[in-house]
This record gives sequence, C-alpha cells and structure tokens, in this order.
Amino acid sequence: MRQLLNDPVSKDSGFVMETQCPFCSVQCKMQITKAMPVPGARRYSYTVEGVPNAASEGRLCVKGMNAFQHAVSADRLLHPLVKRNGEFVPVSWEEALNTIRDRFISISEEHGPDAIGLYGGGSLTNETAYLLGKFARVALGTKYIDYNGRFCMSAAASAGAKTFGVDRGLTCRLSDIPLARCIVLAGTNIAECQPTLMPYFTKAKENGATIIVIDPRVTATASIADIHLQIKPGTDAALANGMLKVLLEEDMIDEKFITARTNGYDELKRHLSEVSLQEVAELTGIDEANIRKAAAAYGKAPTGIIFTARGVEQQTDGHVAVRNFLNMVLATGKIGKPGCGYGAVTGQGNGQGGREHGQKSDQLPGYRSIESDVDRAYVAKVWGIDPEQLPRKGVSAYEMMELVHQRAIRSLFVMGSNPVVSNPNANLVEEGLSKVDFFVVADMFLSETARMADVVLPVTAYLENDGTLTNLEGRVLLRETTLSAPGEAWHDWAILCELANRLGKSSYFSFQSSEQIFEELRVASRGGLADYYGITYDRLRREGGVYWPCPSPEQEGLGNMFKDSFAHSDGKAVFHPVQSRLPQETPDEEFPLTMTNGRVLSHYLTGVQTRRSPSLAARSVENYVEIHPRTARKYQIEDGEWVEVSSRRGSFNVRSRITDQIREDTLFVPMHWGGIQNVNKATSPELDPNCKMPGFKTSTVMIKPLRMRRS
Ligand SMILES: Nc1nc2c(c(=O)[nH]1)N[C@H]1C(S)=C(S)[C@@H](COP(=O)(O)OP(=O)(O)OC[C@H]3O[C@@H](n4cnc5c(=O)[nH]c(N)nc54)[C@H](O)[C@@H]3O)O[C@H]1N2
Ligand SMILES: Nc1nc2c(c(=O)[nH]1)N[C@H]1C(S)=C(S)[C@@H](COP(=O)(O)OP(=O)(O)OC[C@H]3O[C@@H](n4cnc5c(=O)[nH]c(N)nc54)[C@H](O)[C@@H]3O)O[C@H]1N2
Ligand code: SF4
Ligand SMILES: [Mo]
Repeated sequence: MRQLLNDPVSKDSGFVMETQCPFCSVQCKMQITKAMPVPGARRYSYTVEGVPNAASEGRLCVKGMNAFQHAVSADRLLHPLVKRNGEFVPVSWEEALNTIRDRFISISEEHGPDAIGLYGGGSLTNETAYLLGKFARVALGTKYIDYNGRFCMSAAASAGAKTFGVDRGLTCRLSDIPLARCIVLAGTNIAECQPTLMPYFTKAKENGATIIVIDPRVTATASIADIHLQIKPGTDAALANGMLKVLLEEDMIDEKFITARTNGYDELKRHLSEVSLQEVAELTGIDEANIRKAAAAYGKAPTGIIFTARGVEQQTDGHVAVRNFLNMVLATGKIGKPGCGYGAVTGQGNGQGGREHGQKSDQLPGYRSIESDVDRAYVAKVWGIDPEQLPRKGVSAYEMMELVHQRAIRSLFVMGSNPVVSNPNANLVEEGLSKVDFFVVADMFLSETARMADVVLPVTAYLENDGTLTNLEGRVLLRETTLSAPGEAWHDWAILCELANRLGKSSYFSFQSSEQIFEELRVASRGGLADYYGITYDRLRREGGVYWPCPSPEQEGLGNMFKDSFAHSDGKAVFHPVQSRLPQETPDEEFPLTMTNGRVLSHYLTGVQTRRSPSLAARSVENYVEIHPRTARKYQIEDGEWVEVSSRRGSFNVRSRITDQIREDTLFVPMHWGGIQNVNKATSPELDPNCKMPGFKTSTVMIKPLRMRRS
C-alpha cells in the first residue's frame, strides 16, 4: 500500500525499515518505506508491506497498514509537560524528572511507599514491563503495581494456570489450526480482532473442520460458522455444562486420557449428573438440539481446538467459565496432540509477555509468585537485594483505582494505558484521578488520562523503540527499529532507569539498551514457568522467533505443549466443576436490557492511536449502539439517531445502529471512544473473585432516544 503523507515529526528523511505492528497479539511483521516520490516533492510517500513470518505469513490488516500514521502524526508529544495553573507547559527532562523525584520522595516519606501506585500495560515491550515491576519493588518499594492486562487476560490466564499448571495463551501452534477437525470460537471475534489469522480457520474449514461460534451477535467471524450459538451474554459457563453433559451422556469422552493424565473427574461427573439440559437451554437462550449438535461436533471430531476470548472471560465468572471449556478439552483428551489444544486469544501486542515478567501485583519475573519464599529468594538474588526488601502482593488494576478514590494511593504513575476510558465504572475512576496528589503519565499522546496528569512524559513509538514482544502463541519476537525519537521523546525503559538513578538506585538500573535489560530478564525468568533463559537477541534475529519455555540456548522452544505431562507437580491436569448461573446483573423494570461491548476492525482499544490515523479514523468516526429492530421499535428508536444508554453507574450518548444481527435482549457498544461516548461510564465494576476481572461484558441498562419530543 502506498500513501502520501505530511510528516511533521520525524527527523529522518527517507528510510526502509522492518518492524512489527504496534497493535494486536499476532504481531505481524512489516516493512515500511518512506521516500520522496519525486525529487523535491513536498510530501513523502509511505509504502507498507507485510513481511513473511510464521504467524501472519506476510499478511497485514487495515490497522497494521495504517499504523505508521499515528506514529508520524503532528499530535505526538515532543517534550515533557508540567501542569501549571491548569495549563501544560513544556519543560526540560531535568525539571520533569526532578519534580517527579521530589514529589515521590515527599509522598513516600509522609504516607509510606505504598502511597505510590504504578499502572502498566500490555503494549509495553517485555523489557519495559520487566523493568516497571523492578522499579516498583526496588526503586520505590511499593506493593501497588498492576496493569491493563487485568482487564484483558486475567480470567483465561488464571484458568490455564489452575487447570494445566501454566498459562500460555495458545497451548498449541497456529499451524495446528488447519489440522483441527472441530474448532470452537467462544466469545472471540477473530475476523475483526486478529484478522490476519482468519486464513488458518478458513483452511481448517476447507480441510473439513466444523466451526462453532458462540457469540450473542452474528459477527464477521460467525459468518464462517457451521453452528452459531447466539448465546445470552454472561451464560457461557452454563453452556459448557450443557455441552459436557452431552459429551458424557453420549460417551464421547476419552477415558484413557482422563485416567492417565487428569485429576478430579469423579467430582465433575457427579456435578454433571445434576445438570439439566433444559435449564441450560433456558439460561443460555440456546435450544437443546443445538447444544447437542455442537457438543457432538466437538466430541466426535478426532482433533479439535477450543478458543476463548473476552466475550467469555470479561465476566464476573470469567475464570470458571474458561475452566469449564477446559473441562471439555480434558474430557475429550484433545490436547498435547497435533491439531488439538486450547487457545486464549490474547489481545494486546505484548499481552502474553506483559503478563509474565512482573508488572502484575502478585507476580515476579518468569511467572514467579511474589508470595512464594523460594521465588522471592531467587529474584532478590538476581536483583542483588535482600528478599525481605521485596514488598508483598498488592491489588488488581480496578482495586488500585478504588484506593486512589479513597486517597489511600496518593500518587499514580501510568505507563502505556488510558485507564480513564478503559476501566469499568469510568466516572469513579475519573473522580479518583482528579483528586490524586501527584499524577504522572508516560504516553506518546495527550490521551484522556494524560490530560489529567501533573506531569506528562513523551515516549517513543513502535517505529523508534526496539525490544521483544511475545505473541499470542507464546512466540518471542524481536522488534527492531532504526528511527530516531521525535522531539525529545524517550524510551519507556530509559525513563525508568533515569528516575531510579535520581531516587538513589542507579546501581540496579544501569541499563544502556533494551538488550541489556533482556539479558537480566533471561536470568530472572530462568527456571520459572515462562523461562526465557535460552532466548537471546541474536537467536531471535537468526530464527525469527522462539517459543517459551526455552530453558537453554541449545534447546528449541516448545510449540505444542503438554504432550506427555502438564505443569502441575504430579504432571496431571485438574478438572473443576462449575456452577451454571445467571450473570451478576439481570434485567429488571428499570434496566431492562443487557449491554455487552467489544471492538470494531479499524480501531484499537481506547482509540488514542487509531483515532490519530486519518485512514483508520475515517472508517469509523464515532461510537454507536447495535440494537435489534424489534427492541428499537419498543423503545421508539430510529436508525442513526442519538440515544442515551444508562445503567446504575452512569450514562453515555451514542448513535443507534439497527441490526437484526444481535439478540433482541442485548445491546452492543464498541469501546474505542472516551468522553460522553465512553461505554465504560455505564459498565459494572463487579470483579471476578478468582482473578479480579471486571464483568465488562454484561451490564443491565436502559436506552432512550435523545431527540426533543414535540408535546
Ligand atoms: N480491531 C481491533 N482488534 C483488537 C483490539 C481492538 O481494540 N480492535 N484489541 C485487542 C485486544 S487488547 C483484545 S483483548 C482482543 C479482544 O478480542 P475479542 O475478545 O475477540 O473482542 P471483543 O469484541 O471484545 O469480544 C469478542 C466477542 O465477544 C462477544 N460477546 C460479548 N458478550 C459475550 C458473552 O457473554 N459470551 C460470548 N460467548 N460472547 C460474547 C462480542 O459480541 C464480540 O463479538 O482484540 C485485540 N485486537
Ligand atoms: N467496556 C470495555 N472496556 C474494556 C474492554 C472491553 O472489552 N470492554 N477491554 C479491556 C481490555 S481487553 C484492554 S487490553 C484494555 C486496554 O485499555 P488501555 O490500557 O486504556 O489501552 P490503550 O487504549 O491501548 O491505551 C494505551 C495508551 O498507552 C499509549 N501507548 C501505546 N504504546 C505505548 C508505549 O509503548 N509506551 C507508553 N508509555 N505508552 C504507550 C497509547 O497512546 C494509549 O494512550 O481495555 C479494557 N477495557
Ligand atoms: S492489528 Fe493485529 S492482525 Fe492487524 S496487522 Fe496489526 S498485528 Fe496484524
Ligand atoms: Mo485486551
């Protein structure tokens, strides 16, 4: 694709570079060329082409094609900003960093180190995510650190850890997909969210696979389904109970596998004997015949893979809902063999690596636990500190926002997230952040969150910042860059090193490059579940990517996991009986509809980046709510008019989009807009007790037109 563009920020004139997309978890490789179309032309032309690699096989989607536009946009932050009398003024790095140091020290002295919270993100490289965890524990000594992955991967990650003993998004390789004869896509809209993966699924279909999609909407992904189960939001756990019951009743289970490789089957069996298929049908809104058909398709297929994503996981029972799908995987023995497995379709570019190396409140690098004495001792030794100095575990992302609101956390440092838009119950989050004593944000843009900060630090984008990212398969990839930073933007990791230096901790943060940080990460992760020790930058350059776990440089990484054993100490996987239940909130007279939410093809998360890319912004300029024609009639809503959607938490305004591709009792709203169009003003902050995932996907709401009514 070739485009002409004004490029006000980049110092570099022409270039050809290979890089990776900054957006989703596929991490498609691409080549970007910037050149003068003709000598003396006033605008540069950019050409973006996919580069063949094992995951995307050279494909790019529309977001990847246009990603460079935000990176070279005139909106990029070029200087540190400090707020004075409510206005941002550009200052030197010296002044910005000294201000942060002074305020952090005074807040820590007055209220203790835990009065400072850190909030990271899954777009950060492994190196930065690792360093952020170390910065919290070693430079600040605070227990409060968490990150946006809590809203993304926590339900599936915790379920994988409990069932298999380890969480790696895909237990198999992408190349196993075409070998599967049945594929379950539960609450995942691959066609819009990981579009370059779609050919794996169409290939499977050509090879004879049955594709089952579980989604309340007829999505672009559902268009390839052989069976579409148009489920009532929030009832996936019940549906899995129904399917398990049929698997058992019709003897489609793998007794040999169950005996040799699992624990807890008898309990599951007892539990399923009490499940009524009729009740499941009522709860889920899917009739018995279709539940039977789907269960049989999966149960009878010789190979199969179940995928889940945020539709199943962003629920207050997301953890157990995933575990119930994993019960299906284990009961049929469809794991550890070619064409078999489970996939949590990771979301962000480094959603996988970002959850392994310590920016989560209870975690140390390599998936180690901050509450385990052995793990604490190991990491403390690598870091050269006493284990006693390591704080204990803190709280999850939204709980941190509650502590901010209660003023227990007095200062917050956000790196790589836009929490004012992406947290549930956004009004409370905004109110909390407006009261915080001292607020720092590191971003490329003045996001909705950055606007509220006292100090904003400009950072480098994917075209300028190198480092490793781990894709949805658990494959570690090296993103190389050649561009220099625009203005005075710094790399995230360099900011952390320099701040640590000013806080008197320079000896622990004396890194000069991301590779040096990776060298320490290798050792810190060594022997952990996510073992990166065998991976080096040189190796990544040579091999294009390496799967973890990879315990030694001589070994290959592990593609298809669990061939002979699982990661629990006895080598067995664990069944877990799951209760069928209704979602936390159920419709009533005041709030009669269920609202779910999610994504559209051309925008990414809170849209801070994609709304600054003209080609992407033009495809989707404002937010909307999908509503069924009969529901629209009932609430007197016309197509394309402004409506107010409200819940017990708050309300937002968007345009209506009438479509029969959604259930009558359900509304759908994308999550890519802030301010008055922010869906999270109405979402529920109820958290899953197991993993602290908010129940984003099921809130009860009412809807009304905003038009003036003639009396
Ligand atoms: N274009 C685009 N791609 C992205 C992103 C983006 O913002 N834009 N974000 C990236 C990130 S961080 C993530 S986490 C992933 C998310 O990827 P997905 O999880 O696939 O995306 P969502 O649209 O949030 O949700 C998927 C589907 O779940 C359905 N759903 C809603 N409620 C329920 C339910 O109760 N049960 C079931 N079974 N389904 C339900 C929705 O209708 C939706 O089609 O995408 C990544 N890729
Ligand atoms: N209602 C509802 N809410 C949701 C979801 C949903 O499905 N429904 N999904 C949830 C999910 S899955 C996710 S992942 C979250 C994501 O929500 P956020 O964490 O808010 O994600 P982004 O919008 O990507 O915000 C990232 C910010 O970091 C900046 N940034 C990008 N790269 C870098 C970098 O390398 N360094 C630094 N310092 N900054 C960078 C961007 O400019 C942007 O301002 O939203 C969650 N919120
Ligand atoms: S958004 Fe995802 S699928 Fe699209 S180009 Fe980027 S990494 Fe690839
Ligand atoms: Mo995500």
